[in-house]
Amino acid sequence: MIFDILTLFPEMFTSFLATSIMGRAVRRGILQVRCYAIRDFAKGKHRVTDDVPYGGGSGMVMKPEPLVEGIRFVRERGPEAPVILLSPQGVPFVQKTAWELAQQARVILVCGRYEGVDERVRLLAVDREISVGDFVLTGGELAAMAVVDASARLVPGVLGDDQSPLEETFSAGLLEYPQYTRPREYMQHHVPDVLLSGDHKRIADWRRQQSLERTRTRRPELMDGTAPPEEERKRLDEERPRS
Ligand code: 4GX
Repeated sequence: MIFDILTLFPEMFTSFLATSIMGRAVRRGILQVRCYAIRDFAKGKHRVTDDVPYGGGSGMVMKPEPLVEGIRFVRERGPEAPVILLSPQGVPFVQKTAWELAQQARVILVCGRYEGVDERVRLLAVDREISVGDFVLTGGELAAMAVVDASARLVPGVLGDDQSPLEETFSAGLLEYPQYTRPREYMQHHVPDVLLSGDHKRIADWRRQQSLERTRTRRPELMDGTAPPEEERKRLDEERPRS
């Protein structure tokens, strides 16, 4: 999978792409990420990429020419790819979005800075706009890294052979259960006995219960107004007394 990234700060991606799982995927050639400096597409001695907003107001806006020109240049250098702008105005990026992007041969990510980009960039050169969360970053780069990370780990071969991203799909819609490793006792806190029991059915039931309880207390909106998850629905159905 290829990610092409347009940014004013390509250097921000260096350690991210060289480290841990992403680093290994890049070295193996499963993941290819190419960063392009938006400034290289700006004209004039000073290669200016921003300007004051029409109508007044504080802050600066990214000029359309370097972005539209940069996107055109990158699009021509590879297979057909969706052009995605990162911004708080975008459609929320969720796990389903990551699965969808992981199916693509190539994705082009555009990182804005300042107060945003000239509206004509969206009109002329952007296919989709996505947000990684309801908060304001100083630029699209951290958002782009989140998108690359969450999508690339779903590409076959990126995670180790012993780790499957399908396991988290199994419990989709629920928060993870608590995890423990050695030592068995730490600062007077013990690992729950059930996890040492070797009874796989009891362990699975305990984890399910913990996931449900954690979701209910921390993220009730994940359960609100929606049907219970498939597995739970079956269990409830079996327990229902029939006349
Ligand atoms: N999820 N930001 C982008 C500048 C900007 C604004 C509008 C293009 C259009 C963000 C987020 C985010 C801050 C990145 C504003 N660029 N991006 N930047 N949340 O907060 O994606």
